Amino acid sequence: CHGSTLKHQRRFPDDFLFGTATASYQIEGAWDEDGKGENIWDYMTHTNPTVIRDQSNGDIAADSYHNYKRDVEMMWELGLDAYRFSMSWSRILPTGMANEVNPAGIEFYNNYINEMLKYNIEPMVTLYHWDLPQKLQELGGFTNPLISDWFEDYARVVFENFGDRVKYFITFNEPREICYEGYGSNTKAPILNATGVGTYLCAKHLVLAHAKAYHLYDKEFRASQGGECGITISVNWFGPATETAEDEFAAELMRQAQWGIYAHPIFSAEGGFPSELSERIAEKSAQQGFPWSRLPEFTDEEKALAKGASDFFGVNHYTAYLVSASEHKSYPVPSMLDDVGAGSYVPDDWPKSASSWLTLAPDSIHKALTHLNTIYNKPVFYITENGWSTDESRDLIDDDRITYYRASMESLLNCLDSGINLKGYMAWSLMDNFEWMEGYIERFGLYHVDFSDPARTRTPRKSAFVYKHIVKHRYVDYEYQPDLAVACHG
Ligand code: GBH
Repeated sequence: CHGSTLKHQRRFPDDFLFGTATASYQIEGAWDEDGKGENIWDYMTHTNPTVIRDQSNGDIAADSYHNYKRDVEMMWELGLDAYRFSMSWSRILPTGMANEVNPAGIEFYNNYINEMLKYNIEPMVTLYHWDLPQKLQELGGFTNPLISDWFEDYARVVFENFGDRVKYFITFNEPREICYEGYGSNTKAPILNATGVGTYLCAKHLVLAHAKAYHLYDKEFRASQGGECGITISVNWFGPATETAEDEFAAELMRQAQWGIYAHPIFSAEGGFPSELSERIAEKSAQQGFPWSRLPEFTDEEKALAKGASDFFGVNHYTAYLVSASEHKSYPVPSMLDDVGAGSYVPDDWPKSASSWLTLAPDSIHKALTHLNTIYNKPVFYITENGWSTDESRDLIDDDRITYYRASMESLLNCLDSGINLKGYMAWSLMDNFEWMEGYIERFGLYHVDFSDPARTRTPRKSAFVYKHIVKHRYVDYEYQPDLAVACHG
């Protein structure tokens, strides 16, 4: 029984921000239209198409560049409070640098934002969701320390043009995926695969880029615009496989490597990289013959710049893993996972999605946020992504996605019950889109998108109606079963 009397029904506060999220390269298309410059995903998918599972790309994607009014209509259909989307750096600054601003890019985002505001939907803007201007990549991308100045210049253009109407800015989406998957591995552009080295160079420069953009907002824009600026980090839960001291320590090192190196410099009281992992990397680097630690330390000045530089902690949370000190997998040397020196796995009974890395783990949002709340002294949180994948063959009846979202809602309510300052939740995603290396095979949308149709027709799935019901009524009604035939056409 799920609480049959309303008296016992747990509810979300009226001012809790419910929304959905997307990202520019995954939805916009129009990859070279109206003055947009090339980015690293354009470049990689065009020069190296076989790295994408279905050899597709984001040239057209959901074509939101032309369908933006329909996107906002969907937000209105769902009754959303907010919509999180990202801006394409190279659509605004074609070469990445601020000497040349593309007016058509500014106009597109003005139109998108103004359309949302017509329906009272709060825009939440991510400045960077993985689509670096290719010219900046050729200059080293996030391995070049100057990236922090280039990013600050870009942030200024964004704040100046949109900050009168946008009150939530997120500098970066998922540093781990940018740095580890893009530079320390080969599962994201620019597939540098500089294992054990690229990840850490990128981590330092990205944290500083975030900090400079934050202080720019704080000093020059906050007083007149009155908004907030934060960062979104992917925080999946990594718990110990057993309660032994070895597994507890392995899980701690894993958390520090997966998200602590990005969160600690900004949200911890002491600042800088997390100490156990720093020591481990310094030790291993020395053993491996490196003259310096592969993890470049911050100067005291840099530490001070990053510490406390965020108005909120954006968390992308999808799943959990168990960490075991005795799981000895063979990792490349050097690499982040070799530095951690432990393995992780998922119990067989956690339900599986269409993505290899994504299962439904018990109460994992609550576990992750409880931990962050303790070690980082109670920041304001937003869940900026959370969602479930089905495969391309699936129709509109997505009961497994509904099960996942309902479980997430219970975990959010557990956070609110325990006094965590959680102020919003963005479901990933509003609609099906280009799922990076998985192309159009894995689908995360509340709305199905027909990618064989030039109009990119969008149709709500069953889960869309369930989410709409939650947003409207502020509680989870397990009795509610949308009748799709009526819901779609009635
Ligand atoms: C989010 O990343 C992204 O922000 C969003 O753009 C994306 O569409 C959404 O998730 C759904 O994936 O199996 O070794 O290739 C979530 C973080 C990124 C973690 C992909 C797992 C796959 C690693 N995930 N990564 S691998």
